Amino acid sequence: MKACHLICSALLALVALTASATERYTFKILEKKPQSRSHFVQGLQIIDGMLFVGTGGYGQSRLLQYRFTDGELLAEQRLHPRLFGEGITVLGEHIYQLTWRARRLLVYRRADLQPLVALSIPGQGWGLTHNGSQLIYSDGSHRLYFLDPDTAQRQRTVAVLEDGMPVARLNELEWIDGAVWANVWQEDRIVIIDPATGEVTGSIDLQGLLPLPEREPSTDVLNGIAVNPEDGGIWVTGKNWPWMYRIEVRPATAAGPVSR
Ligand SMILES: [Ca+2]
Repeated sequence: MKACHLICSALLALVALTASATERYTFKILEKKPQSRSHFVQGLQIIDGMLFVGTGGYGQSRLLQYRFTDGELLAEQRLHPRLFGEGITVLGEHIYQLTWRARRLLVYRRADLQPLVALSIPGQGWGLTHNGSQLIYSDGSHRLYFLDPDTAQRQRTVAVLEDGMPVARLNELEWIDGAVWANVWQEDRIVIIDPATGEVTGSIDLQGLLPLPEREPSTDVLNGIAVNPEDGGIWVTGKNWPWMYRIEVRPATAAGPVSR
């Protein structure tokens, strides 16, 4: 009995070490829309039939508003050449745009993209989304910060852990069905995060999404997640990619061949 107890305990400890709480997913491409290869995509959101895109690069950063159905550019704001644009999100009558190292969170009037104010943030800005009442942003670490949208005051911070290990370099974000989806910089994957605990509950493997023949020297990493509130469609893209893709996310175990 004693030997069995010891062996069973050891086995249970091994199972605890190797079991992962993270669901693994793969993808199927359902549809694609053209995107300018000049867009160093840092922020992406679809709302009320509009596609908002934030782009980065010194002297090249923009906030862009497109009609989603036909891709017509309706409005555009250029950032100051010394500002490097990062994540964006639309909340109420305002659009928010992070900057990388300038410690500024830019606020625009949604109706006409006019700049209103720049709020202060304490460090770098990477990805940005919201949960309906708070802004949520990443700063290149494994943390997500929850902010008051009026003052940019931090109200809460969560550490993002996958099987107990920090997931650093969280980049572009999207709030989908009560969870935060995050690109992980320089990895072809998106993690699904429980915003209450910071636990990664899912990991979507997006390797191969942009086919090799479509890649050019300027093609950069996967970045950009947007859900279309009208139909629940999930759109993803990358920096200087020629396409945005609407994907179906499916459990890895049930995956068939990736569609092209
Ligand atoms: Ca987004």
